[in-house]
Amino acid sequence: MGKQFIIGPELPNMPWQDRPAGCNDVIWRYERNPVIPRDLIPSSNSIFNSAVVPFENGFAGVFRCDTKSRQMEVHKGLSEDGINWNIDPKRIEFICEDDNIGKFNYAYDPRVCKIEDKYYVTWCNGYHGYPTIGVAYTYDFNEFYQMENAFLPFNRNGVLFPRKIHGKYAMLSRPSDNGHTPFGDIFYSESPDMIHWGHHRHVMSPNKPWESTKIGAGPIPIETTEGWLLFYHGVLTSCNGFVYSFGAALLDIDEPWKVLYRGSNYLLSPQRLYECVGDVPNVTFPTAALCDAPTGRIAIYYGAADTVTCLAFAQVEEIIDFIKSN
Ligand code: BMA
Repeated sequence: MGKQFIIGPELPNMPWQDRPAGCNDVIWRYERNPVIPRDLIPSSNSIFNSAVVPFENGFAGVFRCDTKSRQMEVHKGLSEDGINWNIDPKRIEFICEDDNIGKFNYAYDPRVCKIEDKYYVTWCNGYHGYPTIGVAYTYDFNEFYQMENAFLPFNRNGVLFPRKIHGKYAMLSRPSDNGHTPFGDIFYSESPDMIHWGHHRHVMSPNKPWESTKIGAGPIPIETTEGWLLFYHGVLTSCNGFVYSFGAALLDIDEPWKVLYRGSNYLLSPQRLYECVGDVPNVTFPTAALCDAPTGRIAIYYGAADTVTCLAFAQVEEIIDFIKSN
């Protein structure tokens, strides 16, 4: 084993599959993708863009389950191995004292981030019909307490950092519009209390052709010796609509709005049938990552074609090389 790059705990039971023989890609797909079919629970039209974290001796998650009436909901789930999931057939009913905030509208694209003793959930939350960043926390993946929305509409892809930075909570987000936003940069904000957010900083704009329309943060950033490792989705507009791929960048550890390095190519783009055919064709959308610090293994959960949930694998030192040399 070489130099350790990931700063964090070990996770020897994380899902893993070695790179297949003959594959030269930096990231490789799980051969039994998709791991979660669209109809795992009776009510679901699709299960995708979902968040997974280590929990107790296994894993827990918050899943985007769109219903057969095409309502966007989030559901909790548990798994022993991160691959076979028990997802609650009922949506999460957030506990909230303030009806103005807690009135359910729609919820999608959750991320889960453990900070100190709480698991925070952020998601795209319909507030009076407009998308913004909802925030809740849980200790046990049973009861979820909803807090203030982090931002005014319109905003999506709110992604927390896994520890305070200079004593403040930190979050990436992507200001947007009320539709299928044809623009989008990643911004950084911080908060002393997880309620009031400010100190907004621009992080990065769309750059290369594969991400020329918009970009948005994906999984919770991974702390490494080389900076925060951020996987992010990038969208191009083809003659046939949006195409969602994903790539990676390294952000400064102390001032994460500063981009140290950014890969110029995508890491993974919609190429397999399950990524190209579904409710929204040509979408690979990463929303969670598990990693084992001593071995540098990373497992990335991504939604495919807005229909199913998939896994891909990578080695941190190869990702870092890719970002720096690309
Ligand atoms: C975005 C979000 C994502 C979705 C993507 C592609 O605006 O709605 O949930 O995966 O579009 O449809």
